[in-house]
Amino acid sequence: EEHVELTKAHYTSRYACLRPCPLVCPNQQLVQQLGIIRRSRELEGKDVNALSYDRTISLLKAYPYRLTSSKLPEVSTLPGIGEKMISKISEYVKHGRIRESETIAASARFKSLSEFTTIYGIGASTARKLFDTFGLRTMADLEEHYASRPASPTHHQRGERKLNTPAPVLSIPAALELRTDLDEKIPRAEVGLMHDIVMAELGKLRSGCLSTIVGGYRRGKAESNDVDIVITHPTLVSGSDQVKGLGELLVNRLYERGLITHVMHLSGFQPANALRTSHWDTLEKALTVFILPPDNSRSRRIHRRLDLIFAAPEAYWTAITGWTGSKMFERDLRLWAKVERGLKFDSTGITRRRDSKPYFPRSEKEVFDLLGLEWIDPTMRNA
Ligand code: TTP
Ligand code: MN
Ligand code: MN
Ligand code: MN
Repeated sequence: EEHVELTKAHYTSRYACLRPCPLVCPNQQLVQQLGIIRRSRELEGKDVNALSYDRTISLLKAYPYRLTSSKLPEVSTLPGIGEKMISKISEYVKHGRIRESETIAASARFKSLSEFTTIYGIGASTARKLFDTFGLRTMADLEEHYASRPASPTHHQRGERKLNTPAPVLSIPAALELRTDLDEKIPRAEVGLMHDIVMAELGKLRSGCLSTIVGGYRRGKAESNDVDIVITHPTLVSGSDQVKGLGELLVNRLYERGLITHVMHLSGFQPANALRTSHWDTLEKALTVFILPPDNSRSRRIHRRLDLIFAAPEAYWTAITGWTGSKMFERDLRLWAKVERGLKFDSTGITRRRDSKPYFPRSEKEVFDLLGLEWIDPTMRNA
Protein backbone atom coordinates (compact mmCIF):
# COMPACT_ATOMS: atom_id res chain seq x y z
CA GLU A 1 0.00 0.00 0.00
CA GLU A 2 1.30 3.41 -1.03
CA HIS A 3 2.78 5.73 1.53
CA VAL A 4 1.32 9.22 1.62
CA GLU A 5 3.49 12.08 2.78
CA LEU A 6 1.72 14.25 5.34
CA THR A 7 1.33 17.86 4.21
CA LYS A 8 -0.42 20.91 5.62
CA ALA A 9 -3.25 20.28 3.13
CA HIS A 10 -3.96 17.03 4.95
CA TYR A 11 -4.25 18.22 8.52
CA THR A 12 -6.03 21.47 7.60
CA SER A 13 -8.70 19.74 5.50
CA ARG A 14 -12.31 20.24 6.54
CA TYR A 15 -12.98 16.55 5.88
CA ALA A 16 -11.84 13.96 8.42
CA CYS A 17 -11.54 11.42 5.59
CA LEU A 18 -8.71 13.57 4.15
CA ARG A 19 -6.85 13.84 7.45
CA PRO A 20 -4.53 10.90 8.22
CA CYS A 21 -4.63 10.51 11.98
CA PRO A 22 -2.86 8.08 14.33
CA LEU A 23 -4.48 6.57 17.42
CA VAL A 24 -2.43 8.68 19.80
CA CYS A 25 -1.66 12.29 18.87
CA PRO A 26 0.87 14.82 20.21
CA ASN A 27 -1.94 16.71 22.02
CA GLN A 28 -3.64 13.79 23.69
CA GLN A 29 -4.15 15.55 27.04
CA LEU A 30 -5.91 18.53 25.44
CA VAL A 31 -8.07 16.15 23.41
CA GLN A 32 -8.98 14.31 26.60
CA GLN A 33 -9.97 17.56 28.38
CA LEU A 34 -12.16 18.71 25.49
CA GLY A 35 -13.61 15.19 25.38
CA ILE A 36 -15.03 15.71 28.89
CA ILE A 37 -16.93 18.81 27.75
CA ARG A 38 -18.07 17.00 24.60
CA ARG A 39 -19.36 14.09 26.66
CA SER A 40 -21.17 16.42 29.02
CA ARG A 41 -22.93 18.19 26.13
CA GLU A 42 -23.97 14.79 24.80
CA LEU A 43 -25.25 13.66 28.20
CA GLU A 44 -27.25 16.88 28.53
CA GLY A 45 -28.86 16.35 25.12
CA LYS A 46 -27.01 19.26 23.50
CA ASP A 47 -26.13 17.25 20.44
CA VAL A 48 -25.37 20.13 18.09
CA ASN A 49 -22.87 21.59 20.55
CA ALA A 50 -21.41 18.12 21.18
CA LEU A 51 -20.87 17.78 17.45
CA SER A 52 -18.89 21.00 17.28
CA TYR A 53 -16.63 19.63 20.04
CA ASP A 54 -16.39 16.40 18.02
CA ARG A 55 -15.22 18.39 15.01
CA THR A 56 -12.66 20.38 16.97
CA ILE A 57 -11.33 17.26 18.70
CA SER A 58 -11.08 15.47 15.37
CA LEU A 59 -9.04 18.34 13.87
CA LEU A 60 -6.75 18.49 16.90
CA LYS A 61 -6.18 14.72 16.80
CA ALA A 62 -4.85 15.04 13.26
CA TYR A 63 -2.71 18.09 14.07
CA PRO A 64 0.82 16.69 13.93
CA TYR A 65 2.65 19.17 16.23
CA ARG A 66 2.67 19.68 19.93
CA LEU A 67 0.54 22.72 20.61
CA THR A 68 2.37 25.71 22.05
CA SER A 69 1.46 29.40 22.00
CA SER A 70 3.45 29.87 18.79
CA LYS A 71 1.18 27.34 17.09
CA LEU A 72 -2.07 28.99 18.23
CA PRO A 73 -2.39 31.24 15.16
CA GLU A 74 -2.26 28.23 12.85
CA VAL A 75 -4.72 26.23 14.96
CA SER A 76 -7.09 29.22 14.93
CA THR A 77 -7.32 28.97 11.15
CA LEU A 78 -8.27 25.29 11.12
CA PRO A 79 -11.65 24.94 9.38
CA GLY A 80 -14.69 25.20 11.62
CA ILE A 81 -12.91 25.97 14.88
CA GLY A 82 -14.90 28.85 16.35
CA GLU A 83 -14.12 31.55 18.92
CA LYS A 84 -15.28 29.50 21.91
CA MET A 85 -13.11 26.55 20.96
CA ILE A 86 -10.09 28.80 20.42
CA SER A 87 -10.50 30.27 23.89
CA LYS A 88 -10.65 26.79 25.47
CA ILE A 89 -7.57 25.72 23.52
CA SER A 90 -5.74 28.93 24.48
CA GLU A 91 -6.66 28.37 28.11
CA TYR A 92 -5.14 24.90 27.92
CA VAL A 93 -1.95 26.11 26.23
CA LYS A 94 -1.58 28.86 28.84
CA HIS A 95 -2.51 26.97 32.03
CA GLY A 96 -2.20 23.30 31.09
CA ARG A 97 -5.84 22.73 31.97
CA ILE A 98 -9.37 23.79 31.10
CA ARG A 99 -11.45 25.04 34.03
CA GLU A 100 -14.77 23.90 32.59
CA SER A 101 -13.45 20.37 32.00
CA GLU A 102 -12.34 20.16 35.62
CA THR A 103 -15.64 21.49 36.93
CA ILE A 104 -17.62 19.04 34.83
CA ALA A 105 -15.42 16.05 35.69
CA ALA A 106 -15.85 16.82 39.40
CA SER A 107 -19.62 17.24 39.26
CA ALA A 108 -21.89 14.58 40.77
CA ARG A 109 -24.33 14.90 37.89
CA PHE A 110 -21.67 14.21 35.27
CA LYS A 111 -20.36 11.24 37.24
CA SER A 112 -23.82 9.69 37.59
CA LEU A 113 -24.91 10.29 33.99
CA SER A 114 -21.58 8.95 32.67
CA GLU A 115 -21.87 5.85 34.79
CA PHE A 116 -25.53 5.21 33.94
CA THR A 117 -24.91 5.41 30.19
CA THR A 118 -22.25 2.70 30.37
CA ILE A 119 -25.19 0.29 30.75
CA TYR A 120 -26.35 -0.99 27.38
CA GLY A 121 -29.85 0.31 26.67
CA ILE A 122 -29.47 3.43 28.83
CA GLY A 123 -28.93 6.45 26.63
CA ALA A 124 -28.45 10.08 27.64
CA SER A 125 -32.15 10.93 27.93
CA THR A 126 -32.94 7.84 30.03
CA ALA A 127 -29.97 8.62 32.25
CA ARG A 128 -31.24 12.17 32.81
CA LYS A 129 -34.68 10.87 33.66
CA LEU A 130 -33.22 8.40 36.17
CA PHE A 131 -31.22 11.22 37.73
CA ASP A 132 -33.82 14.01 37.65
CA THR A 133 -37.15 12.20 38.06
CA PHE A 134 -36.17 9.17 40.11
CA GLY A 135 -33.32 10.81 41.99
CA LEU A 136 -30.89 8.00 41.29
CA ARG A 137 -27.17 8.68 41.81
CA THR A 138 -25.20 5.45 42.03
CA MET A 139 -25.04 2.02 40.43
CA ALA A 140 -26.57 0.63 43.60
CA ASP A 141 -29.51 3.03 43.13
CA LEU A 142 -29.84 1.82 39.56
CA GLU A 143 -29.81 -1.83 40.59
CA GLU A 144 -32.49 -1.24 43.18
CA HIS A 145 -34.60 0.72 40.69
CA TYR A 146 -34.52 -1.98 38.02
CA ALA A 147 -34.86 -4.85 40.48
CA SER A 148 -38.29 -3.53 41.43
CA ARG A 149 -39.61 -3.26 37.89
CA PRO A 150 -40.36 -5.79 35.16
CA ALA A 151 -37.78 -6.09 32.41
CA SER A 152 -38.98 -3.70 29.74
CA PRO A 153 -37.43 -3.56 26.29
CA THR A 154 -34.70 -0.97 25.83
CA HIS A 155 -35.05 1.90 23.39
CA HIS A 156 -32.97 -0.13 20.95
CA GLN A 157 -35.55 -2.85 20.83
CA ARG A 158 -38.72 -0.96 20.00
CA GLY A 159 -40.20 -0.97 16.54
CA GLU A 160 -37.47 -3.04 14.97
CA ARG A 161 -37.62 -6.00 12.71
CA LYS A 162 -36.63 -8.96 14.87
CA LEU A 163 -34.06 -11.47 13.86
CA ASN A 164 -35.56 -14.92 14.11
CA THR A 165 -33.57 -16.17 17.08
CA PRO A 166 -34.43 -17.74 20.42
CA ALA A 167 -31.55 -15.91 22.14
CA PRO A 168 -32.88 -13.64 24.88
CA VAL A 169 -32.90 -9.89 24.36
CA LEU A 170 -30.44 -8.01 26.55
CA SER A 171 -32.75 -6.14 28.92
CA ILE A 172 -31.48 -3.34 31.15
CA PRO A 173 -31.48 -5.59 34.27
CA ALA A 174 -29.50 -8.21 32.32
CA ALA A 175 -27.10 -5.53 31.09
CA LEU A 176 -26.67 -4.38 34.69
CA GLU A 177 -25.75 -7.89 35.75
CA LEU A 178 -23.18 -8.19 32.97
CA ARG A 179 -21.74 -4.73 33.43
CA THR A 180 -18.41 -5.68 35.01
CA ASP A 181 -17.81 -8.05 32.09
CA LEU A 182 -18.95 -5.65 29.38
CA ASP A 183 -16.90 -2.79 30.88
CA GLU A 184 -13.73 -4.79 30.47
CA LYS A 185 -11.72 -4.02 27.34
CA ILE A 186 -10.86 -6.80 24.90
CA PRO A 187 -7.17 -7.32 24.10
CA ARG A 188 -6.22 -7.81 20.43
CA ALA A 189 -5.37 -11.49 20.84
CA GLU A 190 -8.83 -12.21 22.20
CA VAL A 191 -10.47 -10.26 19.37
CA GLY A 192 -8.63 -12.56 16.95
CA LEU A 193 -9.64 -15.64 18.92
CA MET A 194 -13.30 -14.61 18.99
CA HIS A 195 -13.23 -14.02 15.25
CA ASP A 196 -11.67 -17.45 14.62
CA ILE A 197 -14.25 -19.22 16.77
CA VAL A 198 -17.16 -17.43 15.09
CA MET A 199 -15.81 -18.20 11.62
CA ALA A 200 -15.15 -21.84 12.48
CA GLU A 201 -18.81 -22.20 13.50
CA LEU A 202 -19.92 -20.41 10.32
CA GLY A 203 -17.67 -22.71 8.27
CA LYS A 204 -19.59 -25.71 9.59
CA LEU A 205 -22.83 -24.17 8.27
CA ARG A 206 -21.52 -22.82 5.00
CA SER A 207 -18.04 -23.16 3.55
CA GLY A 208 -16.35 -20.34 1.67
CA CYS A 209 -17.52 -17.37 3.74
CA LEU A 210 -15.28 -14.30 3.85
CA SER A 211 -14.80 -12.04 6.86
CA THR A 212 -12.90 -9.01 8.08
CA ILE A 213 -12.56 -7.72 11.61
CA VAL A 214 -13.42 -4.03 11.43
CA GLY A 215 -14.02 -1.25 14.00
CA GLY A 216 -11.36 -0.01 16.38
CA TYR A 217 -9.38 -3.24 16.08
CA ARG A 218 -8.72 -2.54 12.41
CA ARG A 219 -7.66 1.01 13.32
CA GLY A 220 -4.99 -0.48 15.57
CA LYS A 221 -6.53 -0.12 19.03
CA ALA A 222 -4.69 -2.26 21.58
CA GLU A 223 -7.97 -2.87 23.41
CA SER A 224 -11.50 -2.78 22.05
CA ASN A 225 -14.91 -2.31 23.61
CA ASP A 226 -16.44 -4.85 21.28
CA VAL A 227 -15.66 -7.02 18.27
CA ASP A 228 -17.05 -6.01 14.87
CA ILE A 229 -16.98 -8.53 12.02
CA VAL A 230 -18.18 -8.03 8.43
CA ILE A 231 -19.20 -11.30 6.76
CA THR A 232 -20.13 -12.27 3.22
CA HIS A 233 -20.30 -15.29 0.93
CA PRO A 234 -19.51 -15.04 -2.81
CA THR A 235 -22.81 -16.65 -3.83
CA LEU A 236 -25.18 -14.50 -1.76
CA VAL A 237 -27.74 -12.73 -3.93
CA SER A 238 -28.31 -9.14 -2.84
CA GLY A 239 -31.87 -8.00 -2.35
CA SER A 240 -32.95 -11.57 -1.54
CA ASP A 241 -33.48 -13.03 1.91
CA GLN A 242 -30.17 -14.89 1.67
CA VAL A 243 -28.07 -12.36 3.54
CA LYS A 244 -30.52 -12.20 6.43
CA GLY A 245 -30.82 -15.99 6.31
CA LEU A 246 -27.09 -16.44 6.76
CA GLY A 247 -27.15 -14.07 9.73
CA GLU A 248 -29.98 -15.94 11.42
CA LEU A 249 -28.32 -19.28 10.79
CA LEU A 250 -25.09 -18.15 12.41
CA VAL A 251 -26.67 -16.41 15.39
CA ASN A 252 -28.87 -19.44 16.10
CA ARG A 253 -25.90 -21.77 15.89
CA LEU A 254 -23.78 -19.63 18.20
CA TYR A 255 -26.67 -19.47 20.65
CA GLU A 256 -27.18 -23.25 20.58
CA ARG A 257 -23.46 -23.71 21.25
CA GLY A 258 -23.68 -21.39 24.24
CA LEU A 259 -21.36 -18.89 22.55
CA ILE A 260 -23.98 -16.15 22.22
CA THR A 261 -25.90 -15.46 25.43
CA HIS A 262 -27.98 -12.42 24.40
CA VAL A 263 -29.00 -10.56 21.28
CA MET A 264 -29.95 -6.94 20.74
CA HIS A 265 -32.09 -7.18 17.64
CA LEU A 266 -30.86 -4.52 15.30
CA SER A 267 -31.33 -5.98 11.86
CA GLY A 268 -31.68 -3.28 9.23
CA PHE A 269 -32.62 -0.86 11.95
CA GLN A 270 -32.66 2.89 11.36
CA PRO A 271 -33.13 4.98 14.48
CA ALA A 272 -35.42 8.01 14.35
CA ASN A 273 -32.79 10.27 15.92
CA ALA A 274 -30.65 10.66 12.83
CA LEU A 275 -28.37 13.51 13.88
CA ARG A 276 -25.76 11.67 15.89
CA THR A 277 -26.52 8.25 14.50
CA SER A 278 -26.59 8.94 10.77
CA HIS A 279 -23.83 6.34 10.33
CA TRP A 280 -26.42 3.61 10.80
CA ASP A 281 -27.24 1.69 7.69
CA THR A 282 -29.63 -0.93 6.47
CA LEU A 283 -27.22 -3.87 6.40
CA GLU A 284 -28.25 -7.00 8.22
CA LYS A 285 -26.59 -6.99 11.58
CA ALA A 286 -26.76 -8.78 14.87
CA LEU A 287 -25.52 -6.95 17.93
CA THR A 288 -24.90 -9.70 20.48
CA VAL A 289 -23.27 -10.75 23.72
CA PHE A 290 -20.67 -13.47 23.20
CA ILE A 291 -18.79 -15.70 25.61
CA LEU A 292 -15.72 -17.80 24.81
CA PRO A 293 -16.10 -21.58 25.21
CA PRO A 294 -14.88 -23.07 28.53
CA ASP A 295 -11.12 -23.53 28.66
CA ASN A 296 -9.13 -24.79 31.64
CA SER A 297 -6.41 -22.22 31.10
CA ARG A 298 -8.87 -19.36 31.61
CA SER A 299 -10.00 -18.78 35.15
CA ARG A 300 -13.06 -16.74 34.23
CA ARG A 301 -15.25 -16.53 31.14
CA ILE A 302 -16.00 -12.92 30.27
CA HIS A 303 -19.08 -11.78 28.36
CA ARG A 304 -18.08 -9.68 25.35
CA ARG A 305 -20.00 -7.49 22.93
CA LEU A 306 -19.94 -8.93 19.41
CA ASP A 307 -21.34 -7.15 16.33
CA LEU A 308 -21.89 -9.28 13.24
CA ILE A 309 -22.58 -7.49 9.96
CA PHE A 310 -23.79 -9.45 6.93
CA ALA A 311 -23.35 -8.11 3.41
CA ALA A 312 -23.92 -9.35 -0.13
CA PRO A 313 -20.62 -9.62 -2.05
CA GLU A 314 -21.26 -6.33 -3.91
CA ALA A 315 -21.53 -4.51 -0.57
CA TYR A 316 -18.64 -6.28 1.17
CA TRP A 317 -15.99 -3.60 0.63
CA THR A 318 -18.22 -0.63 1.35
CA ALA A 319 -19.37 -2.45 4.51
CA ILE A 320 -15.74 -2.86 5.54
CA THR A 321 -14.95 0.81 4.86
CA GLY A 322 -18.18 1.93 6.55
CA TRP A 323 -17.56 -0.12 9.69
CA THR A 324 -13.87 0.60 10.16
CA GLY A 325 -14.53 4.12 11.45
CA SER A 326 -13.68 6.31 13.16
CA LYS A 327 -17.17 7.76 13.52
CA MET A 328 -16.02 11.20 12.41
CA PHE A 329 -14.12 9.63 9.49
CA GLU A 330 -17.36 7.91 8.42
CA ARG A 331 -19.45 11.03 8.86
CA ASP A 332 -17.14 13.09 6.67
CA LEU A 333 -16.76 10.28 4.13
CA ARG A 334 -20.49 10.54 3.48
CA LEU A 335 -20.36 14.33 3.45
CA TRP A 336 -17.37 14.37 1.07
CA ALA A 337 -19.05 11.90 -1.29
CA LYS A 338 -22.24 13.95 -1.36
CA VAL A 339 -20.90 17.51 -1.50
CA GLU A 340 -17.72 17.05 -3.50
CA ARG A 341 -18.47 14.05 -5.71
CA GLY A 342 -22.25 13.86 -6.20
CA LEU A 343 -22.16 10.35 -4.77
CA LYS A 344 -24.02 8.67 -1.95
CA PHE A 345 -21.80 6.55 0.27
CA ASP A 346 -22.91 4.23 3.02
CA SER A 347 -22.01 0.73 4.18
CA THR A 348 -24.45 -0.77 1.67
CA GLY A 349 -22.78 0.77 -1.36
CA ILE A 350 -21.92 3.76 -3.51
CA THR A 351 -24.47 5.29 -5.88
CA ARG A 352 -24.45 8.36 -8.13
CA ARG A 353 -26.93 10.86 -6.73
CA ARG A 354 -28.33 12.20 -9.99
CA ASP A 355 -29.45 8.86 -11.44
CA SER A 356 -28.84 6.34 -8.61
CA LYS A 357 -26.30 4.47 -10.72
CA PRO A 358 -24.71 1.88 -8.41
CA TYR A 359 -20.99 1.08 -8.24
CA PHE A 360 -19.51 -2.23 -7.14
CA PRO A 361 -16.00 -1.77 -5.75
CA ARG A 362 -13.99 -5.00 -5.52
CA SER A 363 -11.49 -3.82 -2.95
CA GLU A 364 -11.21 -1.09 -0.36
CA LYS A 365 -8.72 0.71 -2.60
CA GLU A 366 -11.47 0.82 -5.23
CA VAL A 367 -13.83 2.37 -2.67
CA PHE A 368 -11.31 5.18 -2.12
CA ASP A 369 -10.66 5.53 -5.87
CA LEU A 370 -14.37 5.76 -6.67
CA LEU A 371 -14.78 8.45 -4.03
CA GLY A 372 -11.75 10.33 -5.37
CA LEU A 373 -9.90 9.97 -2.08
CA GLU A 374 -6.22 9.47 -1.37
CA TRP A 375 -5.69 6.08 0.27
CA ILE A 376 -5.55 6.23 4.05
CA ASP A 377 -4.43 3.13 5.90
CA PRO A 378 -7.03 1.89 8.45
CA THR A 379 -4.56 2.60 11.26
CA MET A 380 -4.56 6.28 10.20
CA ARG A 381 -8.36 6.68 10.22
CA ASN A 382 -8.61 7.82 13.82
CA ALA A 383 -9.63 11.42 13.10
P1 TTP B 1 -18.12 0.76 17.31
O1 TTP B 1 -17.94 -0.69 17.47
O2 TTP B 1 -19.23 1.39 18.08
O3 TTP B 1 -16.79 1.58 17.70
P2 TTP B 1 -15.24 1.23 17.45
O4 TTP B 1 -15.10 -0.15 16.91
O5 TTP B 1 -14.68 2.34 16.64
O6 TTP B 1 -14.55 1.31 18.89
P3 TTP B 1 -14.84 0.36 20.16
O7 TTP B 1 -15.78 -0.73 19.73
O8 TTP B 1 -13.54 -0.19 20.64
O9 TTP B 1 -15.46 1.26 21.18
O10 TTP B 1 -18.40 1.11 15.77
C1 TTP B 1 -17.62 0.57 14.73
C2 TTP B 1 -17.93 1.24 13.43
O11 TTP B 1 -19.19 0.83 12.96
C3 TTP B 1 -17.98 2.75 13.49
O12 TTP B 1 -17.22 3.24 12.41
C4 TTP B 1 -19.41 3.13 13.27
C5 TTP B 1 -19.94 1.95 12.52
N1 TTP B 1 -21.37 1.62 12.74
C6 TTP B 1 -22.24 1.61 11.64
O13 TTP B 1 -21.84 1.91 10.52
N2 TTP B 1 -23.54 1.27 11.83
C7 TTP B 1 -24.02 0.92 13.07
O14 TTP B 1 -25.21 0.59 13.18
C8 TTP B 1 -23.10 0.93 14.20
C9 TTP B 1 -23.57 0.55 15.58
C10 TTP B 1 -21.80 1.29 13.98
MN1 MN C 1 -28.11 3.39 23.78
MN1 MN D 1 -16.07 -1.75 17.87
MN1 MN E 1 -19.54 -2.26 17.42
